[in-house]
Amino acid sequence: MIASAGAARAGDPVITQMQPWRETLGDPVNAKAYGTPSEFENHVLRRRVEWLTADAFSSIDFTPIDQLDGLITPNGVCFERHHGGAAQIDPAQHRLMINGLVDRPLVFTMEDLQRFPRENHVYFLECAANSGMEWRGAQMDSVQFTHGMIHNVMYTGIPLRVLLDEAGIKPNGKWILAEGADASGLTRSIPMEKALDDVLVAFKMNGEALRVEQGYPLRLVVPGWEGSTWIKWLRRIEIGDKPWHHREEASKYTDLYGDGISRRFTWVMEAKSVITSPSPTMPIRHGAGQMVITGLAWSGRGRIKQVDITLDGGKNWHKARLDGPSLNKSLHRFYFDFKWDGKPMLIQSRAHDETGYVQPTKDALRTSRGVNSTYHNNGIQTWHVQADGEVENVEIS
Ligand SMILES: Nc1nc2c(c(=O)[nH]1)N[C@H]1C(S)=C(S)[C@@H](COP(=O)(O)O)O[C@H]1N2
Ligand SMILES: [Mo]
Repeated sequence: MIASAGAARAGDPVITQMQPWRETLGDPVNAKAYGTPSEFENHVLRRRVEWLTADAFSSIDFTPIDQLDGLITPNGVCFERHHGGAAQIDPAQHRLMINGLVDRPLVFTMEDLQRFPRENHVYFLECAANSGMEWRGAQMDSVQFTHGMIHNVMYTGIPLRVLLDEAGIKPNGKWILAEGADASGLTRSIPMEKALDDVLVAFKMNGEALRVEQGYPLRLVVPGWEGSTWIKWLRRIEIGDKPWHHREEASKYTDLYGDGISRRFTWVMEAKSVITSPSPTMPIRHGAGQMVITGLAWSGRGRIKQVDITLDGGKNWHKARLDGPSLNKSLHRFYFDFKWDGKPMLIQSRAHDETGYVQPTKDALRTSRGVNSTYHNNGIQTWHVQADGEVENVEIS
């Protein structure tokens, strides 16, 4: 027997009495031609931190990872990061141009792109600023805000390599510049090695067209690399012999070492994990006894091999159970099933990826990079679970 949970329910009126939804017909089919979640789930929402940005156009919101399970992020709650608002583009008026150091400059319509061989892959996208507010110490009061600049989606798209082949890259073509059609005209340079490896030009997410917020009708998918390289509303790819100087965010997206020397071009998102429940918005309501700890782990370098859980702030570690497909550069779901003694806990998770890399402590990160960094915080998160089941964001050393 797993739990005493369930045993004490005999005589519960909800099971002994007739409920209204049993007495009348439900909604007919097609009552909603495009479905939405139950009204009882209307707290599962993207949320914004008002003070974080000056306006809502160059801003960010957060995925409600506290409320989700499994490893796919539903399209409607994928966090958004725009520098000039979400462009509303008529796909008939959208083009993708490939120019620069190529044999044949090309311009594709959306229809042209449908004729190329396409692939499906599940990848996480994490903004380099995820957990940035936690760099100097525990700050935000939900895992949605500490770790919610992430989503995990199955993309349908064309390998960029196929389109670059079509254009013919000249021998000195070593970099690509990807450009968005939105008001920010965001551009990013990506080395040719990555462009030819696993980058996709995607038009579907989780089976349906990209959402407007995610770059409809076309976005770049750059597996394992920071979100800023995943250009949305993709309109142009230029081939060059060196990286471009970016007018925006160039310094912001560069991490600082303690000595002030910048770590340039740190695009890979290193292994990271977090417990999503219990967490500040997911307190333990059932008291001591059998329970589930769950969370997410991911690595921009491949698959997650192992996740460890501690209940005592790192003195003892236990292996979590990874469940669901273990996919390259995708979120992984973990569980830890145990009997809680009802005493306070300091819970943490620690990810190991297939390269052997182990998620560091926040102290270790600060020792190597100093206290002025904000980006690429993949340090271990601590939640303090109190005896009454309430959970707070803390840091221990
Ligand atoms: N054209 C364009 N592409 C963009 C951005 C943008 O503002 N404009 N923001 C980038 C940043 S910084 C991130 S983190 C991701 C966010 O992708 P999402 O909105 O699908 O979560 O998109 C990237 N691509
Ligand atoms: Mo980002």
